[in-house]
Amino acid sequence: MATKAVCVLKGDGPVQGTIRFEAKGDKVVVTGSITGLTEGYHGFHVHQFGDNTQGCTTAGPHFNPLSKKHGGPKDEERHVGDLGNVKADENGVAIVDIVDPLISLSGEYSIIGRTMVVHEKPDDLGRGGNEESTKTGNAGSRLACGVIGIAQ
Ligand SMILES: [Cu+2]
Ligand SMILES: [Zn+2]
Repeated sequence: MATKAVCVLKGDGPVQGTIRFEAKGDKVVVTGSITGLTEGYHGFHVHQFGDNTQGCTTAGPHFNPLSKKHGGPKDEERHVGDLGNVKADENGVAIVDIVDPLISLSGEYSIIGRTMVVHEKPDDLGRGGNEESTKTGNAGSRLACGVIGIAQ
């Protein structure tokens, strides 16, 4: 059973990063950094498939094994893959430091073999007042992504 996972984010543009996952008790600690972003918030989710055959689009929708609506990481109503936003500073660097109670590195909600995606726009966490908000958080295009794999 994996207790550590890793993901290298890549895209067509300048955005790249490395994200690490570590199981701690019943939570997963997500750390790392992403560079090449515009300043501000960017949606950050685990998408359903580890399929990057046509770039980040083939990763499918947000990982949602409980068939819920899109939300923020602290919401009861959220996709398992909803990790909210990362925030890039004026140099375009986002430091990721998240502790999440829902994603897992094993079992039913395992994110191993799925895709981590960082988006163009902020995730409105399901509060955007339109239908798209309850599906994607209106986070826009997929800037960079990578398949989450078992780490050393
Ligand atoms: Cu996403
Ligand atoms: Zn979602």
